[in-house]
Amino acid sequence: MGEWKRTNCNMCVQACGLEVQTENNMIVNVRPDPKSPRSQNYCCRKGRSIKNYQHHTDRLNYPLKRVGNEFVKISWEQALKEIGEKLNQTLNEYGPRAIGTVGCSLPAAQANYAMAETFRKLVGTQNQFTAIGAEFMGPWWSYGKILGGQFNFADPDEARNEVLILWGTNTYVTHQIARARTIVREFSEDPEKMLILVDPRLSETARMADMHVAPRLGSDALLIRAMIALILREGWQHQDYLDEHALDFDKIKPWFTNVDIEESCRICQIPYEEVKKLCRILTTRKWGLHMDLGISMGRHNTLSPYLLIVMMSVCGVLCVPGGCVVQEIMFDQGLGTDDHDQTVWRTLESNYAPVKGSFPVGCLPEEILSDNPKHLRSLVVAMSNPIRSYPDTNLMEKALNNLDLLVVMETCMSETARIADYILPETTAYEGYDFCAFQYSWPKTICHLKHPVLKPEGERLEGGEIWMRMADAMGLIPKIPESLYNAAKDAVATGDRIKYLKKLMLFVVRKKLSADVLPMIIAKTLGKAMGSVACSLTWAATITSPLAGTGQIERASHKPKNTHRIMQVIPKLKDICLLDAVFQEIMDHPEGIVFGIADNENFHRIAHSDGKIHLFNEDINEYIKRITPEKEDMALTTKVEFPLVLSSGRHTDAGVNNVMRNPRTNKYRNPCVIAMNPEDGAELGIKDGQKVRITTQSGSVEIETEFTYQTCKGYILVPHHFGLEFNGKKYGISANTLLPAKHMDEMTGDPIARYVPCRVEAILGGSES
Ligand SMILES: Nc1nc2c(c(=O)[nH]1)N[C@H]1C(S)=C(S)[C@@H](COP(=O)(O)OP(=O)(O)OC[C@H]3O[C@@H](n4cnc5c(=O)[nH]c(N)nc54)[C@H](O)[C@@H]3O)O[C@H]1N2
Ligand SMILES: Nc1nc2c(c(=O)[nH]1)N[C@H]1C(S)=C(S)[C@@H](COP(=O)(O)OP(=O)(O)OC[C@H]3O[C@@H](n4cnc5c(=O)[nH]c(N)nc54)[C@H](O)[C@@H]3O)O[C@H]1N2
Ligand code: SF4
Ligand SMILES: [Mo]
Repeated sequence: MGEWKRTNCNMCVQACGLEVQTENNMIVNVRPDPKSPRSQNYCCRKGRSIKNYQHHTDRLNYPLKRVGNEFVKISWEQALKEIGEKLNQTLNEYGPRAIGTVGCSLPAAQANYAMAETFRKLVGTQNQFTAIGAEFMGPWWSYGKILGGQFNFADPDEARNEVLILWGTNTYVTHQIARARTIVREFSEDPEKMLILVDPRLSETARMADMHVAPRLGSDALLIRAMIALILREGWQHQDYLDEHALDFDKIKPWFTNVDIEESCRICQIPYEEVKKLCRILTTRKWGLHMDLGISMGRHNTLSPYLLIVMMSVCGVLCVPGGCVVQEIMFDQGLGTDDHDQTVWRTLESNYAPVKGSFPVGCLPEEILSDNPKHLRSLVVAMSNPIRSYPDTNLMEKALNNLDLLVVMETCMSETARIADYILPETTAYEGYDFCAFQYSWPKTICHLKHPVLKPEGERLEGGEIWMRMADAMGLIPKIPESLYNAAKDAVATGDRIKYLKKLMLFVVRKKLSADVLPMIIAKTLGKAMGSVACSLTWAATITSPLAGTGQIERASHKPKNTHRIMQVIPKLKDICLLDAVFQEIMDHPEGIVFGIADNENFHRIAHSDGKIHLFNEDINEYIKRITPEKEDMALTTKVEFPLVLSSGRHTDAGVNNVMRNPRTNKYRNPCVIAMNPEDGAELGIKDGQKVRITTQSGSVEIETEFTYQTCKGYILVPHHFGLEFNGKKYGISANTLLPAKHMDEMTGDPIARYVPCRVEAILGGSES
């Protein structure tokens, strides 16, 4: 039998440690890694099935160019030369706004993401569309306002929480907290702990909950407003906490006075006594809250998270161990995008600002199809399949077909790749290095550099390498002296990277280069010597870690190895020797390492210069006041044309977004069905398993039903992992055909995919199996 090697799963943000057994350059077995400091011998069904992601016949091996309706194999040299020329032509004729990137936000691919960002900076464009603009814009915008940084968002400190609240998430299935099933079971079974789920339907997670609060679909903003009003009316708020850590408590009080709490509960369809009981729990026990797509893709998907964060503050659990904590991040992510900064671009057609640098994905088609001469003309797509994963499939496809140039970096023949001008073959997570940035393990910060466990076949290249070569082909990387290449080689040969660093800094200072180009230079020199751009960027991220000087790295028992005189003279630089030693630990431990350990204090993660929680925000002030029982009741009352509500998308065991393309994982069943409450079926005269037509404002599809009490009356759900073509056969429908591009939140533009008005009609004579 083959050798077992350590890697980590790339199927979701948890990046669980895995051990894989390989034979003939194939993964044959997978098991959870007991040595992983993060996942501790945990993995789920998706992790165990990575071989279906890795090995299949639709993988790409060579650069391809569209010639007429065919793709022809070309060399990397030709591909890069032609792409470089075409991008430069767009740049020269129309300026940087005409160029953009899509995607590159898969969770365990931080170096790749950083290289895409560097590429955009060198081109001079801010046009970026990623999954960020499809899912959590609302919470991140809100954290930006309240805590001062869009990356400074809080999640449960579940190891110390008494109560775990899951709001609008099906965590037992989707694993949006680490070791999800173990943790959910622990809270469910331990008599000292409590699991609360807020979700209108009886999901898999709801069945595990001690308390399942099932508000009327789409009524969360009203419910949360009423809950805070009730807490204040009863005087249950944590006043000492508010006095010490929050600004403007008096200014937000009017948001919660004159709220008809009882009437709000009635409209939200939850008994007043139940809401009161929930509020009492929140104000007497230590709780952590994880909110997810039910909130951030639901109605009012910026306002609801904003109010939830206010509620965390009013109850005194935000930035508090045992409550909701802001994770430490090993590398510098910045503060996100300030929508009041005049230098930040807005979309041409709808005037939306980006969140965390990403524009709302529903705006992409109009940004391409716009008559404005500055419209988008050339796109590079990486790690994304926008004509399946972004709203309005048909419009998206039309828009992408209208581009002057579409370049797709992919591991396999995706739907978006099929309409590209050039397809560039990339290594998968198991053939190249990269590191994971999302490490929710507070107080520990964990770094996991994924080591390749397979050799890439054909001419696949690491993503970071492709971004670097594209920038180079455009002439965006300055000429690098031979001595720097040699210093990089020496660094790898001797393990002394500090000498290379000194040479690098000297070069940058002498040539007066902008810091923006540094990642490219590191990639081209140290990346080349290391055999991996991702490795070299992991090193760069490590030695510039914001955790330096906080004592966290020393607390994790790291010690410097090499010391250099200059580093000893300048205290700030001394940390670099320590961090360089940490990088060596990262390289030596493919199971991941504890990078740092925080002390028992979390308020320092508030990024506002005054160190306070800013409760009030002018941008949202009027909006909150509009959330009244009368107005919400009117808005929530379904209309004749579209009497039902559709969740366009459901993260199910049957797939992993569009990443798991191979249908082998579902070979014994048809998982692309709509979940429908049997009572709705009876009213519509539909039988279980019957084919129906679903229609929304953007489109219409035919699909089989599956009756289940897992969904409530009036709410149907369609998974979004389908409409994919594999080996020439199409599987299921694209949920995004049913999501109108501009069905988005008024504040940030995040899609409202969990609340799409629709109608369902039986297809006469159609009772298919
Ligand atoms: N197996 C699997 N796991 C995955 C993924 C996958 O594709 N497959 N994808 C991963 C990714 S990228 C993500 S972002 C996560 C998503 O993880 P989740 O957010 O947990 O996934 P969803 O299935 O969208 O769950 C949203 C829940 O919100 C509820 N909901 C809908 N409307 C409302 C509402 O108005 N109010 C409230 N309170 N709740 C509402 C829905 O009933 C549903 O149970 O999953 C990750 N994990
Ligand atoms: N209607 C609806 N739409 C949704 C959702 C929903 O619930 N409803 N969920 C949204 C959410 S939460 C998310 S996160 C997004 C995800 O949407 P995207 O960010 O577009 O990601 P995917 O659609 O999963 O596509 C990932 C692509 O990356 C490719 N890939 C895999 N590994 C690699 C690699 O190593 N390198 C490269 N270059 N490519 C690779 C895969 O083959 C696949 O084609 O979808 C969103 N879209
Ligand atoms: S929880 Fe996420 S990272 Fe862990 S094994 Fe499952 S899919 Fe992979
Ligand atoms: Mo997501």
